[in-house]
Amino acid sequence: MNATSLLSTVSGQDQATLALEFYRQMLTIRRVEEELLRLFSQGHIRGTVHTYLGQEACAVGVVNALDRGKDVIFSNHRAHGHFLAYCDDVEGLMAEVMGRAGGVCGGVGGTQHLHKRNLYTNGIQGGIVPLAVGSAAAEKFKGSGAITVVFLGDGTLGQGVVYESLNIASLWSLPVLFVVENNHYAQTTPYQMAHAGDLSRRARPFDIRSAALQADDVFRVHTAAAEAVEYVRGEGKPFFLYLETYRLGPHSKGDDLRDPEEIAAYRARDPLIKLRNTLPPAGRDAVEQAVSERVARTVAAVLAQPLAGANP
Ligand SMILES: Cc1ncc(C[n+]2csc(CCOP(=O)(O)OP(=O)(O)O)c2C)c(N)n1
Ligand SMILES: [Mg+2]
Repeated sequence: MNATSLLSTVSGQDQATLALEFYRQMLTIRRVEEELLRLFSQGHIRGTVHTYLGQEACAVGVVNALDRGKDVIFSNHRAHGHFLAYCDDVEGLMAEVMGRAGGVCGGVGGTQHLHKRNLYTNGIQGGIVPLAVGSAAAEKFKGSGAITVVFLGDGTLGQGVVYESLNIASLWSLPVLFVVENNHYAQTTPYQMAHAGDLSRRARPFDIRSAALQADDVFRVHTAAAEAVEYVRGEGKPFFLYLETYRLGPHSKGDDLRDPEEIAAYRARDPLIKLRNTLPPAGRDAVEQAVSERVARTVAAVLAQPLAGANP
């Protein structure tokens, strides 16, 4: 059964429940990251932090199409959304980003080096892509039935190793799902200034099946992702899922040279608000209250934790 038919067979009640759950996940990512930016400005976070504001439908749509029990996820410097959609560990993430002992990696990995169960992140652009292909090869040789998904940005399509990875994934028929999140910029560079040709067609010369879509609707992303996952798992072949999205926040903290009018236009079409507008008010309000309380509780708990490596 393909994903479209899967979604169309769920009852109205299940569909409503799913919409509220997707909203809860997207809102959790949004509130956690807004809070991280605030904590950064107050000096509670060292180094840097890259937020996923505006891109939440990508992580939630894709990760909910995976088998969290066995599939493997590789992510990049902008990983908080993928992490939370995968394991919902708000406290483990916030403590990690804030360098606290209770962080998911003991507070020594930080925002770009997260690891929990089968999720791994790293900030070296493109470096995670061959790792994901290697993981897919390992799972194939083990016969585990697991697929591997790797998230990469538009700018990362400028790295040569990405094309070596696409080549091997196709040549060796490896179960890996490449998810490109084109958020229009690599730091300050618009993607049209860095890349020739159509980014959504990058996998075609390697005979890798692909799909391209607007990622402003979490259900649209989820349907496409579920079809892609079914193909990768069923056929044991790679797939290239190209998502058009937009980063509503700065690249990291305050480094934003974009036209404020452009940002305002995208903010008016915020995918989170688009989903919110479809929800029944009572359920929506309950989710919003629960998420706000959870994030506030977590911040208080994390601030009370010792810094990683601090003497007891
Ligand atoms: C190999 C390497 N070169 C440069 C950087 C610095 N850097 C961090 S994020 C970034 C831009 C990435 O753009 P994109 O792939 O579009 O992802 P986005 O930040 O938009 O999510 C760059 C150049 C890096 N982390 N790794
Ligand atoms: Mg980008």
